[in-house]
Amino acid sequence: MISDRSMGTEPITFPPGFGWGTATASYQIEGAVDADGKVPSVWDTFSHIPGKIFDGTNGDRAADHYNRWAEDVDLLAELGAPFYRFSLAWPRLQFESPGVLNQKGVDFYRRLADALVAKGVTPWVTLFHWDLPQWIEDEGGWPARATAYRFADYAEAAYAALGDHIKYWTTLNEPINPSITSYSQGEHAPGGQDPVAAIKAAHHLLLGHGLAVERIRAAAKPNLELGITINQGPVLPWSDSPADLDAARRVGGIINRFYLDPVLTGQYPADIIADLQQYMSFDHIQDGDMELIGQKLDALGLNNYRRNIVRAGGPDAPARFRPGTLYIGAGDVEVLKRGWPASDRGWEIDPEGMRDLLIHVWRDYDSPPLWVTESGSSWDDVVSPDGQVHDAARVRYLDSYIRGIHQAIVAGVDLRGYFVWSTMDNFEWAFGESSRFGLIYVDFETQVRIRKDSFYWFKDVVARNGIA
Ligand code: IFM
Repeated sequence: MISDRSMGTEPITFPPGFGWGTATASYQIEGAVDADGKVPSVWDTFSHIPGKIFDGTNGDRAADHYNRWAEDVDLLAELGAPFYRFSLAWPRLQFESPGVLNQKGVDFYRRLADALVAKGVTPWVTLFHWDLPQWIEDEGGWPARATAYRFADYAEAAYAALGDHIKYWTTLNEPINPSITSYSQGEHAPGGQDPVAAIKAAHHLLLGHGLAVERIRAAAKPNLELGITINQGPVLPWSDSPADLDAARRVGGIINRFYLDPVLTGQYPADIIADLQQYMSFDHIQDGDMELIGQKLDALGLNNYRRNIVRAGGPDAPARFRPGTLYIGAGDVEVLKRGWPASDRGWEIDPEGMRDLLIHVWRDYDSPPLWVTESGSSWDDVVSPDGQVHDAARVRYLDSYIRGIHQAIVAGVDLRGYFVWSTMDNFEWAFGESSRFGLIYVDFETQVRIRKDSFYWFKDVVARNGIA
């Protein structure tokens, strides 16, 4: 279905120097999973288990960016967006010994960063976008506190090696996914279904973030910009009934506030902890952890893809706290659709939701400047007989979301940039190669890249710093 959630048609202009960009992640584009000393990640393991990936693919080849990075840098330069956000593959950079990096991995990211800078594109790096080294998972993974310290060691070493080449650093991408999606819902690697493990994983990810912030700050080069990216999917109740209002509180609490509040306020949401304490203890939180997690940042990255409409489960609903749920403490709740136009993933198009999220975070928290570090949509893109990819739906989607963020800026939000997810089609986790988010089409068999219509459209937005 085509997006028609228009946010207007008038020309808009962004503040001078607005940070346009596009984004990718290591496992989703690099391929070359065992090249030059890279060790396996949990995703290498998981994607090879039959039945885990919707279309039976895996990330072994992805977009072969490890070998084609120079061509991709040329495409980014042609696009002209000032920022390119990518992640470092922890298993490409670090072997078993804490602090010791794989020089070939370091060389790859140095070459990439330097080539971007040489072409006028500022690199923005994420330390962890879900490809945990398998050997660390084997030692307990994120449910184990030791992993937070492993992450801090890796972050410190990576910053020492690359901090002269890259100014913008993000610790984690979307911590809900390597915690709840990975250890409770089971849709992501390693496929666990234990809500207690997932809540511990969430804390150890946030602790790893806090420890990494401390280590990187201690070694900071001039002009360091340091932050985290958190995804937020605002939650609305289906009705004003007390049960639906409570369902919205519980779902919003576990998928949004449980991550944002510790980072911005140094505290977990008290209502969610009170709910969950009947099922588990929180003695994995140690003195000093929350101060580390709540340290001041230079930038807050927000990713937003959808808003959730929720209805409380009836008497026959599944248990609130159960294995296999994304909504820990709200496993009874139904997530409904409004029948709005949606992408091919079924995610309803909701640019007002993006706008309102930015206004909410800016007004209701004491936040550093905001950046939309991911926004985009998946469509069933095909190469037309003319050899082009005419992705009108993606153009309309981006038009409406860019107008939405513009309205947030007009409302007073200090929003510094907007990065489209994604630069190019890639390996979309449990959906494999079947879900295309890119501005650049990738033929995964031949690795030929084709600029989609949305590439040219976004290039024009960047060039004019707005929409004509
Ligand atoms: O592809 C993912 C990305 O890795 C994290 N944010 C959401 C995207 C689309 O699902």
